[in-house]
Amino acid sequence: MSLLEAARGLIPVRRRVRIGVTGLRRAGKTSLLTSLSVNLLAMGRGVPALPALAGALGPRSLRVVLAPAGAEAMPRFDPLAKSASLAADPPAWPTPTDAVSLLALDVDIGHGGLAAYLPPQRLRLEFLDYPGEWLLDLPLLGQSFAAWSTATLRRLESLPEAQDFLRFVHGLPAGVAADEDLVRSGHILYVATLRRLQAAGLSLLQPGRFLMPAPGAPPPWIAFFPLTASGPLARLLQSRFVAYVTAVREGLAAPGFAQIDRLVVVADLLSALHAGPKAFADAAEALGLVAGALARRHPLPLLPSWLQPWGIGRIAFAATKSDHVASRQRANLAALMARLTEAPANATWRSFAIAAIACTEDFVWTLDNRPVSAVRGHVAGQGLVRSYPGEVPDRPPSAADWAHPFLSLPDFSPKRLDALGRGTIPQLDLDRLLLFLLEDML
Ligand SMILES: Nc1nc2c(ncn2[C@@H]2O[C@H](COP(=O)(O)OP(=O)(O)OP(=O)(O)O)[C@@H](O)[C@H]2O)c(=O)[nH]1
Ligand SMILES: [Mg+2]
Repeated sequence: MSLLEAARGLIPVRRRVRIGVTGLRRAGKTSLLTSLSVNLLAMGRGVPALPALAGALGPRSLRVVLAPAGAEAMPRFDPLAKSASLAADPPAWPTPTDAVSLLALDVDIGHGGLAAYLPPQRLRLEFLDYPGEWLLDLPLLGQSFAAWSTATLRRLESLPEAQDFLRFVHGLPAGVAADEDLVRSGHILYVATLRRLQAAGLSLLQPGRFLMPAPGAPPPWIAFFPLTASGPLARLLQSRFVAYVTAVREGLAAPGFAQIDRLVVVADLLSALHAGPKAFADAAEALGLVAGALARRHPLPLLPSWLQPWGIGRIAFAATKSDHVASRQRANLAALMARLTEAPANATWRSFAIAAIACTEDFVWTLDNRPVSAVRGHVAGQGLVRSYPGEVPDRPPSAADWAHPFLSLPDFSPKRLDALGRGTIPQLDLDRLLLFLLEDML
């Protein structure tokens, strides 16, 4: 054996851990990846930017670098580009994303004490930014076209935004022929309805790829809509629904998605509370369905491997933007998230309230002669703004609770990322979330 081969034997293989990060539009996925990457890179420079992780590592050394992209097809998440806006003057939020991307970091963890001379533990942490709209397709995997149509049309009945589409569906004559122009009109009306509902703050919008299309030209079978009647048209729609579900299943089994080891589901529950009872109930139902789909045991080949109970080792459900409320309220926010999701049976599961990019500080505000725990932060054009949105409930609000609306959520500006100094992003409990995802490997 040559000296080189002997040395190779001593250097342990780099273990890959792929973590899916998913959540609906504007829920806070990009901010989470930006904060994680900037703070992990800072940790590699010896700055304890993620205190919970630093505490768990103790005296062990940590080296963190961006992993080389090699010949992979998946677009890479670029921490430098994403954090550039935070370092600008004035700082701005990272721009919205519309494609799947992968953040890959090579992490070497040294050993402490007497074992310090041993080769480091080598990990490749891969974070996959996965659109939450697609996650809402998971519950479809176990549903028939008839059951999905019945549930969807029932939900639409009470929504003013859906009345155009409902008139179209109810106006279809019994046993109508499978006419392509008719299908197209119905599909266009249905997608327009989903977009209006999305703008109104609703979350449970299926199929997810109608709102967030997969890359490439749309396949012909994508044109369908829910219909409960029977006849040739319904049969055509049903066959397209089946083709859609099959494509979802194959997409999940594709390289990239097939090997997700851990999953973070983020949701902006504070905005849902702020939007009122209808939006909140809808967000709660969507989260419950997703948690249920993740928890359900399905034997192969119904579900891809990354959804098999042994596929995803740990799942974190995180309510984001928790810096809008003071620390006392954040425990309630995490408890609310726990109630809405319920533990999947086969994965280690936990709920969190996090702020990936914390913009505020807590302070005690006297309102109507009574002290309340409030926050303050900068808002562009308004300077320092004080905010007390109200009590965060630790369970879904009752009808009586809605009598005290959850007040404003100011658009706080991020603090400027210090380009020359420590280069860290203030966060709340993102460090604990990361530790939960990785603690069994550290
Ligand atoms: N105060 C506060 N606001 C946040 C935080 N994270 C995200 N936001 C706000 O939410 C917006 C959306 O955050 P993103 O991280 O871009 O969300 P996303 O899920 O990646 O959004 P899309 O890529 O558009 O689906 C930001 O532009 C901020 O205005 C946070 O930790 N604190
Ligand atoms: Mg994004």
